[in-house]
Amino acid sequence: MSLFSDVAPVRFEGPQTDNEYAFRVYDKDREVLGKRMEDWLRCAVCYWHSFNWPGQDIFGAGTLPRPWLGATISQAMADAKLEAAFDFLTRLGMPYFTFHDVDAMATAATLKEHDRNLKTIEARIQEKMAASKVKLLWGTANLFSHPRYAGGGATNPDPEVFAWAAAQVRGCLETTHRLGGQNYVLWGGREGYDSLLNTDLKRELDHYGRFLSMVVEHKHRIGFKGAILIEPKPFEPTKHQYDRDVAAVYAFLQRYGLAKEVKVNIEVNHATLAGLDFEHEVAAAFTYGIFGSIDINRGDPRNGWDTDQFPNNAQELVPAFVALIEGGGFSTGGFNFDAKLRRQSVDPADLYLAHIGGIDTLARALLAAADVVSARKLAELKRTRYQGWDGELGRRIESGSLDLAALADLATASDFQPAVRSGRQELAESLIARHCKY
Ligand code: XLS
Ligand code: NI
Ligand code: NI
Repeated sequence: MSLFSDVAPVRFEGPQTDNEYAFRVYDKDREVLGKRMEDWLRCAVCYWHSFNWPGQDIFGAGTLPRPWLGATISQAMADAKLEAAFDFLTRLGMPYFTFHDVDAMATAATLKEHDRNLKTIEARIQEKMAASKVKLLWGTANLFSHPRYAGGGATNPDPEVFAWAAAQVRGCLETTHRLGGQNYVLWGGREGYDSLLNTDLKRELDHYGRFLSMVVEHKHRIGFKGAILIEPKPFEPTKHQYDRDVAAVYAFLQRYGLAKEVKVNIEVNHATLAGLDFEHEVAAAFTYGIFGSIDINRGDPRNGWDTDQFPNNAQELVPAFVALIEGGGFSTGGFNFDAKLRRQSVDPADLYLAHIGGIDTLARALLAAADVVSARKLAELKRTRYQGWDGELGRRIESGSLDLAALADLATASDFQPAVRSGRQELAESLIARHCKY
């Protein structure tokens, strides 16, 4: 029995149901393009927003009943939280969860205590995972909440803080490995700056590169087969986060020789805060070969911060789903609900309603995108738009057999007069809209 025991296990009942505690579209065994829906979406519930946040904001105290939370967390409180979390996860029927070290464990003052408390909760998580079918999508270390990390973790001006961060990451990476985690995530919490006037940019980036190399070396040493993922975000909490978007992360990985070792965890509202479309980030990551996982949520178009709302607009997500399907889907990644309730959603039931609505939204977007891809009209539109490149001129340019002068001479001699051709953007947009019928 826990706070979340009042809701019966959530099942698929179809679009006609009146039951708010049922899935209308998410039918985990339904086949979509040769794969089960559950295997396409690989949904995860996050520990921090769902079980470790009592609803406080900068103007007011917590509003949500989370009896296991307090200024310091005892082992008994951590255990009660775990009990409630797994009750929720199994009733919702989610295949995965995600967590930060400090979300799950009892509060620790020293690194020795940190290590001990993390291992204690790890053993209990292991039991819970064995008794249920829930798996770990990813683990991560929190290198941003404690005051010691005010100036960053790996990019802190103080090497002792860098060392603390290293100890926390080693512990959490090994715990993630033993729990069978599929990925290990590093969101650059406070890796960034508020003012360049007091920041040694080159030194901080070099330290960050060194830190990440150490993580990758350790991953191989312990035989962790999952992916190491960086989570881009442009700002918040710092004014300028080093991992501002997928392209910046890719440049950083190349600079430090890590582009084949590290991938990205893309969050919807981090993309929009960066002034980019979510589908741009997904397509860019596939293009660079660093696509890993997704933190699903949404922002509010009139708010410029990370509101972490549950997704509810399937049509908006379809272009990103098309990119996901065309990229071959997830390998180790999944959709992690990095989303939180509003402060007035105080009933335990609200956490179910939020996730059910969000998961059905993903299911709708998946079905629509699968139809778009199957209809082949978008693909055909792209193919014909570029078909000049399949001709002789295109082939000669692409193969590198013409240098600038040879190409210029050819263009002049042939007197090319290329006409403007329709890009068919409105048609492409209607193709998306017409398939949103679920
Ligand atoms: C914050 C991030 C955070 C990471 C995990 O904006 O989204 O929640 O996903 O550290
Ligand atoms: Ni996130
Ligand atoms: Ni976020």
